[in-house]
Amino acid sequence: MVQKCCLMTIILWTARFSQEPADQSVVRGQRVLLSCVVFNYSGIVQWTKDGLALGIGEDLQAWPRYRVLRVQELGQYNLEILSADLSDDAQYECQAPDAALRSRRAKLTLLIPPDDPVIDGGPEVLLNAGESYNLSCVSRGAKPASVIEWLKDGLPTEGAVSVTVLPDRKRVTTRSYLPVHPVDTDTGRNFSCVTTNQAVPTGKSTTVTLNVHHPPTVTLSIEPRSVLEGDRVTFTCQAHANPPIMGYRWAKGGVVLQGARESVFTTKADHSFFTEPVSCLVFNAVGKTNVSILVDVHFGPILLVEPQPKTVDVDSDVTLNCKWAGNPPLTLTWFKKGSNMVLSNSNQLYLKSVSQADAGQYVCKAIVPRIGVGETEVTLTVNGPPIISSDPVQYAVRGERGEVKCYIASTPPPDKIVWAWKENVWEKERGTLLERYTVEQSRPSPEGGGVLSTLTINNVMESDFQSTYNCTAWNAFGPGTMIITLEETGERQSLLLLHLSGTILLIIKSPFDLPLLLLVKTLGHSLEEDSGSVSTASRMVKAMYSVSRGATLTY
Ligand SMILES: *[C@@H]1O[C@H](CO)[C@@H](O)[C@H](O)[C@H]1NC(C)=O
Ligand SMILES: *[C@@H]1O[C@H](CO)[C@@H](O)[C@H](O)[C@H]1NC(C)=O
Ligand SMILES: *[C@@H]1O[C@H](CO)[C@@H](O)[C@H](O)[C@H]1NC(C)=O
Ligand SMILES: *[C@@H]1O[C@H](CO)[C@@H](O)[C@H](O)[C@H]1NC(C)=O
Ligand SMILES: CC(=O)N[C@H]1CO[C@H](CO)[C@@H](O)[C@@H]1O
Repeated sequence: MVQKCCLMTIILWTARFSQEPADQSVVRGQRVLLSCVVFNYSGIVQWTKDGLALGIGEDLQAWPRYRVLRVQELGQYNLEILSADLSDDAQYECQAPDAALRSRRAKLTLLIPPDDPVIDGGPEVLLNAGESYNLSCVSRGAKPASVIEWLKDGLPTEGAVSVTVLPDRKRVTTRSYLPVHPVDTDTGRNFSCVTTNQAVPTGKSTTVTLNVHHPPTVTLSIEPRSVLEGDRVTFTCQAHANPPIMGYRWAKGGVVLQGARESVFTTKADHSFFTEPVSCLVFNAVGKTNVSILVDVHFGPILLVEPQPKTVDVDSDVTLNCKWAGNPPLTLTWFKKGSNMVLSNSNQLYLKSVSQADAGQYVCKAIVPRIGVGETEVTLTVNGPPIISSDPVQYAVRGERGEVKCYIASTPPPDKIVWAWKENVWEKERGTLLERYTVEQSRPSPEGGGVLSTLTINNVMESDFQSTYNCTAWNAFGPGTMIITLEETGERQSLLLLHLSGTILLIIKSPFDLPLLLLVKTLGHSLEEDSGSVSTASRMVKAMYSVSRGATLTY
């Protein structure tokens, strides 16, 4: 045992590897040299590949591309492999069996460049705008697996996801997905897929160009930007599309404008263009786009909501409504006719707890700056107890015929009127008959309003001037009273009212008994319009008082 031990020691000492094969990588097709130099050895040297002996001698018959490069004096047995191939990818060992020597195991790694990468759908990838898509690039046959990078118009882009597909023995297929979110303007963009591994450090690449289909992109403009009614306006519909535009259609306020089929449409603007948009619809093979626009037409004011007359009871709240349209924006004011106090600046006029004095005409007025002014009126009627608006002092001439007038203006009209003077009480329903005195009243007009009750005194006497005249009227809301006194006037003057073919003639008996004719045209309105109405009655009374007091009437 000891001897054997010592003998082996001697052999080991005398023969040994001075060079052993090293691990190496080689690109397919290149030459490989695996070194093996055995020092102080004269026996057989052989190579094994994955444990399998390659053969003896320099030319290895079974391995046409393999050769042992032998330099006996140096003890060198290098293994040369020409045009390395995937089949060469193995572990190699150099053996000197006579000295029982085995080299280290050298790993030969074959590097194989990938095939040219392929992007699905290339060279031009057709996409639809707004539809996300994964660009897919495949790199086949690489060893080791390739790394895939993407370039967008030549610049690196992130976001790719690569997956290694099952290896076919030793070679690997890699696929990479790059999500893209195509937009209208992406047509013509280039995406490149670059694959690299150790066999091709500079990489291999392929490029695709995007063709992004999208419905028309439309810009609608107006010239000029702001107009007056009647001005010409030109609408221009600028559009681009892929595939190309197939046509245009126009509509206004939802109604298609027949015959308008170009990208430009010219028309005359009126105020409807301010509220009814003009739309341009552009279409191509993949879709249509509809864009609309309003015209800044200056106009107005136009009455949209006419205020409705209202009748309410006293003390209740009331709202009057009115709406005007105009451009530029209008200012709206409410006021009571004859007053210039602004009551509201909104479409609504709210009156809280109205009194009878609030009854009357209200004006809703709109001003459109630089364009115009509009006004509309509405009547507010307030139901309440009778209001008596006669003069509390009236005049008569002794010995003549005299009159005491009681004008009752209210809604609803009075349903009972009572006169009381001296010891007398007159009330219609009682059919009271009193000598020297008669009472007459004008019929209330159907619209409601005033009643004129006249107490006529035949042959006015001294006692008639000493009495007061209590005129009291009732309606559903209660009574209204006026105490009238009659005063004597010295002038022998009296009035007579005639109603002739719609014109009121005022015949005034002068002290010289010469009748004078007066055509009453005072008080604004033509009396003809209102003939027979309550307001006419009221005006007659006022005219009479004016004259009897010797006021401003001239003749
Ligand atoms: C793109 O690929 C990713 C990852 O594989 C996947 O989650 C996504 O659904 C794909 N998108 C489309 C549009 O195919
Ligand atoms: C994409 O590539 C083509 C062909 O090389 C080139 O003409 C085009 O300009 C490129 N497009 C962009 C957006 O870089
Ligand atoms: C555009 O759309 C509006 C609203 O849907 C429609 O009223 C109008 O008619 C359309 N325009 C055209 C030209 O079809
Ligand atoms: C006037 O007459 C009414 C009803 O007849 C009566 O209630 C009222 O007290 C009278 N007024 C005056 C001041 O006499
Ligand atoms: C074959 C050969 O070279 N043998 C030599 C080994 O080394 C011893 C001593 O170092 C020599 O004596 C042998 O001749």
